[in-house]
Amino acid sequence: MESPPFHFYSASRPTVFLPSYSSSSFLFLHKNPSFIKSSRSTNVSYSRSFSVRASSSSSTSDSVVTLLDYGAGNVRSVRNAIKHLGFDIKDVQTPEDILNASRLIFPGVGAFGNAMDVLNKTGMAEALCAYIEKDRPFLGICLGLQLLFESSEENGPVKGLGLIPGTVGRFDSSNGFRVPHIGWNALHITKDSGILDDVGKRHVYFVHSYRAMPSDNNKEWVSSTCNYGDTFIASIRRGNVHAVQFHPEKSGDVGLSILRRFLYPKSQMTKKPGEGKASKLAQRVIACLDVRANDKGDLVVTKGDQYDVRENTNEKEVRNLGKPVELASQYYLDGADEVSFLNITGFRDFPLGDLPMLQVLKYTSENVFVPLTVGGGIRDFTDANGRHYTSLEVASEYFRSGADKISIGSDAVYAAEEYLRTGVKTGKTSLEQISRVYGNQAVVVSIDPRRVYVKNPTDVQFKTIRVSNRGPNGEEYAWYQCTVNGGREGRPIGAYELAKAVEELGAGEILLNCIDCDGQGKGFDIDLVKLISDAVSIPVIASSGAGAAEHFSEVFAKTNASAALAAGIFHRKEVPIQTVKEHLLKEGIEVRI
Ligand code: 1PR
Repeated sequence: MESPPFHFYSASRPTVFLPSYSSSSFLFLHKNPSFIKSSRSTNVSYSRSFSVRASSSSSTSDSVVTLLDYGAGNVRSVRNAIKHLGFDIKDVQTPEDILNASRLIFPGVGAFGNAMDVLNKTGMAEALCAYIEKDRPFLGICLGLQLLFESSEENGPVKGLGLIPGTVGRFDSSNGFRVPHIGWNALHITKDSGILDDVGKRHVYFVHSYRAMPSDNNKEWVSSTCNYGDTFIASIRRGNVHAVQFHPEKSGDVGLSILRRFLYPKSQMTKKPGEGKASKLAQRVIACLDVRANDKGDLVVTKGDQYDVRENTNEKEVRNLGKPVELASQYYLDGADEVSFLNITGFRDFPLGDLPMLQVLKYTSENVFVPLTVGGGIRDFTDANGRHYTSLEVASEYFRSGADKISIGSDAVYAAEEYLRTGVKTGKTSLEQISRVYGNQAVVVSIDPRRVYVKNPTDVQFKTIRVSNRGPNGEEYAWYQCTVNGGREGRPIGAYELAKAVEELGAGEILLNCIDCDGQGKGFDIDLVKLISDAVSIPVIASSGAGAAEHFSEVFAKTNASAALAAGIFHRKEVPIQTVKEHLLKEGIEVRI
């Protein structure tokens, strides 16, 4: 998992945010200073003289899972999944808590070097090695797998725990594969791994830029691999020690079954399916919920026609298509690969004042085990009392409430304009700050472009394309003008220029809407999606205009989009998500089943 320095926070102090690691911030997390041992460089060879001893009274309760959360990011989803499976959580406070655990889950988040720094400084590295070497029940997730290896190239080389031979390296994007690796892949299961017994050919969710490679030296550990440009290690197993590169807590019901098998190792569950085969990255189908308060003040899912969300009546009420938590849960059950919430009045309302939206996220994340994105209003803000909030604080609150990714609209446009004007990355924009702290895989930029026809490609300074359907006056060319504030204001920047700039500023993914197509049901703007998905090397989500299952296969066949998002057809129950997926499968397009 890619993300820069740690931050630490306390549930009781939701607005406190300490963006980079320091010993004082560590003290803030772990109130007992004696917990911190002498600092040890991550590049110093790791000594195996285990000085930490387990107490005689180990926590043996069958319903308790010990969780190693060193405060580096959002592990709310893991907590929700464990609770959903009927377990209580005991948080590790001291290295002894690790040694006394009856089962330990380590959902590594943040960057490798920072994680090792914390583990070394707190004595947890030693305790972890002792615990694992005693073959005690362990499940590492994502970075929690990578840290078991000898070293990582992430901001390194940095030494890891050294339990498994091998080095963790970055994916190579020069061969056309988009990095980060975000999305659903099937596994190639290489040995009996116990916890993967229900996986078979089903897909699991990955999000990472670094990976460990299988070799002769580590083959006794490897239980499955996956292919994304290279063949990398998707999971390891030795005895009671398991670790997975993917996120079971975000892998839908198959992910929950992996966690369940770890938590109830002796129980006989479903019949073992056939061997899983490595596959391509599945194309994602995303359900999007545009959310805002209606005129009565209730938070509702709405849907616009070219961004106009009001009914065509005298009263002009906000169109109400349902309740956000209910709809999101339904789409999860229907097979959505992700769910996005866009707080569409976030540009004018302050999202942290909009507590119902945070509640929506909290409730949704308790029952929806696929990635959740939330957008709207991510920017610096000063409230009526003069209290200033940074965009990072706003984003942090969204992450704490259950978001896996945040999506930035208007603020990313201003940041890109400034960057293109000055050529300087200030590091201060919301985009840069949030991706530095949470990793670029957690930052989506949502673009709201409008087609502008021109007679000649040289009529404007922006990238133009020859359009498939001519304009009203026979124009053969168009550029796509970015807008802000929910499409209300056009800006002097094209979608092409914006996409390239935000990739450089740290966006991990682009949500590409199109105002002309929004709510029209006539298909995605293939010209636009092709233009942008060919221009950047981060994943692009095609959005706006889906009206039939065929529109999804068309956009995947004709462009390099990694995902396709729809709203209206799902809300109005015109085309179920399952129908879209069955159609894609029939067309030979790999999807998560
Ligand atoms: O600018 O950072 O506050 O973010 C505001 C966010 O809210 C942006 O992501 C922006 O796209 C979104 N937004 C603002 N106003 C509207 C509106 O509709 N009036 N919705 C709006 C954008 C577009 C899609 C929609 C697809 C698919 N909605 O998300 O879901 O077009 O629809 P379809 O399948 O029915 O065609 P900031």
